[in-house]
Amino acid sequence: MTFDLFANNITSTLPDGLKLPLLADYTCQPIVFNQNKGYNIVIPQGELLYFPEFFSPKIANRALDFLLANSAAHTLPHELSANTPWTNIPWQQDEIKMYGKQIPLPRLSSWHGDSDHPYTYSGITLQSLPWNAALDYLRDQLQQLTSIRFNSVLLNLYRDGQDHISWHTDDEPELGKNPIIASINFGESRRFLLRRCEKERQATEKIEVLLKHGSLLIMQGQTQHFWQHSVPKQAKVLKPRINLTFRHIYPHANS
Ligand SMILES: O=C(O)CCC(=O)C(=O)O
Repeated sequence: MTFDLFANNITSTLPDGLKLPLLADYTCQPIVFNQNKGYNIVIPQGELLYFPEFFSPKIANRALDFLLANSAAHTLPHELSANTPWTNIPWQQDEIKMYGKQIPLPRLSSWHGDSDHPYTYSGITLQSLPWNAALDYLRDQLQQLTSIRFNSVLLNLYRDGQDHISWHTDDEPELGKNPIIASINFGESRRFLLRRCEKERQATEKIEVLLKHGSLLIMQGQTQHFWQHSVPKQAKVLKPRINLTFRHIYPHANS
């Protein structure tokens, strides 16, 4: 049996796979921003913007092909690894230390940015790689919408529905006080969940966004202080999905 976060029927389902608590301080308003149709999702102590069709299917397909390009023939998604002969993104298998053991993370990653300052999160240190033409193009598109020049991007490759990311917040000091995180998605649609950091409110206040091919989700304001997010396993998903979170890093925040 799969655990359904929304089984207790306290949630309203909105267009484009959005689910919000049926509470007065949660609303979802359609917006058009710089000709992009989306939703302003108003939540307590957080700010979310979702643009389901930020990239056209043509651009999204090209981005997916570029990010997944490799010279291994007929590799099944779950066989993709750091040893695959990748062409454009050197996807790597990071590990996390738990109970004295090195455990491989359930996804592949790559970290690119302006500075050669390494990025540390959850005890993992990622070395910064240079931008390439496709990553630069994607960051330019985000700059046109937001007027922000992001200086870093974390790429995650979920090879199939077994790959996932557990509950966490993006609250490393290098990201600044109230970080703006622009998250874009290519490939299979996956469920993106948010829940309150405060344990007592987790059962009643949770949000779901179905992040689909070519979509953009922006998290800003106090979101990273009051909300955790995750991408759960989805056993029925058999193909890859790539997520890119563009961030602004302040490299000397710790020094
Ligand atoms: O894959 C996603 O949509 C989320 C990725 C994420 O949470 C992260 O990179 O911190």
